Amino acid sequence: MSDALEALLQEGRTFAPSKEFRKQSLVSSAEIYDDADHDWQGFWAHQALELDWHQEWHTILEWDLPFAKWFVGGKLNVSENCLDRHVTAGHGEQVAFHWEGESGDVRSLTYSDMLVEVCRTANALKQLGVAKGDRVAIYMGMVPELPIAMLACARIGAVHSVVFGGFTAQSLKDRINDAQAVALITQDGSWRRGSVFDLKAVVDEALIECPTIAKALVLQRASNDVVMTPGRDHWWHEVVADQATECAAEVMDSEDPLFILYTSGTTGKPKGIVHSTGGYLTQVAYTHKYVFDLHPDTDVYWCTADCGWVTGHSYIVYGPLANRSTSVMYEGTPDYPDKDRFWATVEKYKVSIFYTAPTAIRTFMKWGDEYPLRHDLSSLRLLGSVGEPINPEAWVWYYKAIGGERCPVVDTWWQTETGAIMISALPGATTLKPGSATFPLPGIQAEIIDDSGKTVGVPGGGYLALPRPWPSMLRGVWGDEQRYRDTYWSRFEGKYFAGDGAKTDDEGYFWLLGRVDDIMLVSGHNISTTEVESALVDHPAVAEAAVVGKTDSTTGQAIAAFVTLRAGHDPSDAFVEELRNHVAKLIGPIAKPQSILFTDDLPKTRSGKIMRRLLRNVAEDEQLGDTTTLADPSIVASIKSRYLSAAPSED
Ligand code: 7RM
Repeated sequence: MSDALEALLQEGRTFAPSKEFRKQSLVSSAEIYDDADHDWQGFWAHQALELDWHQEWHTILEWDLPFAKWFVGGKLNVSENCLDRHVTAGHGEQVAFHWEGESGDVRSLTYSDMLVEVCRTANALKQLGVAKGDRVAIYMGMVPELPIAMLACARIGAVHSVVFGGFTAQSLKDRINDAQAVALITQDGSWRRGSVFDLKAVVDEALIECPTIAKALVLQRASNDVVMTPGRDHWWHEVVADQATECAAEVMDSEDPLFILYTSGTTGKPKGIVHSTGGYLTQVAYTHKYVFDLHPDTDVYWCTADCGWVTGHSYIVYGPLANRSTSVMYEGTPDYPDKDRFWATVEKYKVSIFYTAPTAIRTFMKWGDEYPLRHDLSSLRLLGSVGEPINPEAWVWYYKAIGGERCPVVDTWWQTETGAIMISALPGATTLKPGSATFPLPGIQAEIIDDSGKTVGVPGGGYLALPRPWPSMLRGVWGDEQRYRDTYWSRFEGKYFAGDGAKTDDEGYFWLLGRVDDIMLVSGHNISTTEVESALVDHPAVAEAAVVGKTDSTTGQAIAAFVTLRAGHDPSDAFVEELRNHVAKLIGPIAKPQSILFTDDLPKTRSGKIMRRLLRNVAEDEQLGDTTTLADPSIVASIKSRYLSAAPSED
């Protein structure tokens, strides 16, 4: 770590909003928290009124634990809120998406363009027999037709289920069958790191066992050879192009489902998380506006997630469009053609708000400062992080190397199930602490509880729970009410349990500590994976780290660490000792890893989360569990063989 970074990272260094940032920010004082506390339901109703409703609700909230209904009786359409109302207000010529293909091809779609394309696609879906309430699976790469397809479903009241365009035929098939989707929207092939991934071939394999699918709509993107099944498969350009450019939007009930999104969960079959119409759109629009301090006339916003992940749903499609943002959307990987692609793109479109994941940030750190240094990043004014705890080291690097020590970094905690951001700073009002997601947003209540469900005082650590409903909360698990109750509402009576551990410091700031299933018990001490990993990554030679608990006859569990080094550093026995001592120095001897294995990469999901479950399988010498959601399944196999041939060090 450079001296300058070290200085910024000094224990306790905090980052108050700068005068310049506050001057232009939507919220620059903490009053909004008091407003929300005073009348939280009224506060949410006030946010809901930012949307266009065909009919206003008669009841803000009906809470029949664990089932919430928000804005009951209200009627609206999501696609009208995302498109028509902006065009009607005279913003038709504003760019909604600057789309950048991986190979450098570009398209700009204005709000008028989007509206026309969404209407055509909606009409095409109707012609193919899709009706209100039907489920439509979407299996595509990051092309503009993906948000268009989502919005077309929303327009006609069909429920979309986006399946990440990198999942296997088996995953696609399971998701289609669970939702009983009647149609599938896909493309011939998608671009990734310069080559074509044959999506349609995966689709053909999956559809052999998907009896409910009557029609497939196929976008031509990569012009790879595909087999079209007569009667079932239709080319997008043949069916969509001639459709009428207007399509009356279906007037939906606030509580009608908008989409299903599957999460893999820890065991067994994926859960179809169901999201609503009115409550969902209210909270994604509200959080997108205030967390990102969005100024629709001047900002250029870029969220680097994939639409197949909830972050893409809420913060590429629905939140940004509801707020009339101008966004960048990128098709490919960050290292194509070179490792500066993101920074070249920020410079090219003068991106002002940039939202990405800690795993990406740590990868950029690993690659080195030279790549961001090649570009003028002075358009940036705000940075965001989501997906995992961001360790202070990565936060400070992001702040400095990308944000030029000028941009607040908002760490946003939320889940597929919460639908929208729950814990995050408001960048014009909150003093930031690197590594802390800061506070529950106005309108949101979060608390830390102990094993018996009692609230833990400040400061204190325990389980993160949400004691009252919020508008964008999941409305259930598709077709499985019992699983909804069991998974989220059974551990602590009357409270939603998020599955994460967290602590507050003496000023009440929230610090997320990782999944409680991952928390280790060493000689009777609970040790969080996040804290040990942060301590490892604090060492200047370490780029990334994952730790797991491994059964140990003396201590109950021992800590096994998997570490990736930064470019230019080599592993050695002496270095293992140095790292173990580094952790001992920062946390205490109890947290010293028993073993450290150096690896080139860590097993991660497509959305960038480290899969500790698989590392635990490796450490315990068990058979590997489900690896289908891994970005690169070969990584874990290679770690396994290296782990078995390395002798763990003993103290
Ligand atoms: C948005 C998303 C949810 C899980 C969640 C956490 C972890 C996400 C943060 C975070 C610490 C964060 N949805 N997580 N964001 N942990 N700080 N800012 O990621 O359903 O895919 O995952 O991700 O464990 O429970 S998700």
